[in-house]
Amino acid sequence: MTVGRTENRDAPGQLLSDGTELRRQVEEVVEATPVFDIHTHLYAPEFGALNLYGIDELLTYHYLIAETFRSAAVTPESFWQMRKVDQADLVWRTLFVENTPLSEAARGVVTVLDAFGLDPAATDLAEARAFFGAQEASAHLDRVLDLARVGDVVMTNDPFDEAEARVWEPGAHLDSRFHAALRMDGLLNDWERTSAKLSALGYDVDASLGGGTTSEVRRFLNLWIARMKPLYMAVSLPDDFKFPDTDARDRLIREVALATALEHGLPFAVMVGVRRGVNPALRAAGDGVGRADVSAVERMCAWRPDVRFLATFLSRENQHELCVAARKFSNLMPFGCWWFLNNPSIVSEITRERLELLGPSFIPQHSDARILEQLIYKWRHSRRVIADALSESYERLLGSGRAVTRPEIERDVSRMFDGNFRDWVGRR
Ligand code: RAT
Ligand code: ZN
Repeated sequence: MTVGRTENRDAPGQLLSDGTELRRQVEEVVEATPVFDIHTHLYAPEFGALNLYGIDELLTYHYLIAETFRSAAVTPESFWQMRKVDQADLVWRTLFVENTPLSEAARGVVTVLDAFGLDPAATDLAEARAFFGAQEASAHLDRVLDLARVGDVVMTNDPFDEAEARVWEPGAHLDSRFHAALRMDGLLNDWERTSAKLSALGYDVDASLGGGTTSEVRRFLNLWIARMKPLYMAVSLPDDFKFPDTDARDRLIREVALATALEHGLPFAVMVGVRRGVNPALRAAGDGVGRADVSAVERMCAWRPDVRFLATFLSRENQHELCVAARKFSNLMPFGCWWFLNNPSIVSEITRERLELLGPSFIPQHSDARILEQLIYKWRHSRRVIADALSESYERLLGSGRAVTRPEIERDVSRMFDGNFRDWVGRR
């Protein structure tokens, strides 16, 4: 290792002035730093059957189902009639045996199998089924979190989901590694149906938002905030999302969501750019992407400077604008490379432009895992790309005459993987 002459005063340590050694240290730190996974669809163990794990769930992930339709002679209608094990067999045969698993989602399954010492080139699923079937749930959860180096997991919690509701009894005690996020899609994207549900629950609401409707909806949210203790509220929004607007969603965002965010000091997360049901026959695999208007989020940030926003956009074309918006609004935190963007080439590009425009003041990734073991591949793959992007930034800095130390690298990575989010949600 090349050792510099001076030490940085705030972060004592040897200056890393050799490019190869610098890269090695960055890779080591990025590998070792525990992450706060800020958006997943996983559940705490207490949610029982909602916890998805194992090879059949991994293979029937909607990302892989969409890819199977491109290569197998099966219609969506007949696919949905198959039993889950038969669907998994078909996906395996189609994407892993008859074809090479080149896509990101397919390679992910390979990474997971390899992590457990299972044969990723097997011609059938017998070995994998036997392995996952033999795992004891709580030890397996610990092992997966450990392999993925995930310290904390944020769930996606829908207050209207009956299967979840049972667990949120007053005083319910959840595994402390799992945290709630109050999902507002039903409320903000499907108000008509949701207002009927609220009426049925005894809330005095009407579909045209008259009378005391908004305070009744806030009363409903207050109850769920008390039960779930969410770290933030979240919604996914379409590509044509506008703010301000003249629809019910606009009033609900202003008078319910943002008013509640303010009252409880909860950040509001927006995930913008999804076109739901582009091909409804594909069910969960049938959503698409559209370029959205980042200025709508800028206007929300300007309208409520006292609310902290988390934002991610689904379209690659929106990423640079999001970085620029975050430079203008310090109450805006860009996060993650969402869904169709979670591929090495795009994660690399997005992470680089964020580092260049925002330094370490963003949250580089979330997993969006739906099946427990996905944490392993999503984080392994992302860490590799993030380490590359970060190494290049430090190397350029070195080229400009400023070497960094190991403690500085640790500080930066821990800020991006954990600290930025903790600060944002007030959980330092
Ligand atoms: O990435 C996904 O699994 C999507 O289906 C969505 O769940 C998306 O992440 C969302 O939270 O809306
Ligand atoms: Zn998600």
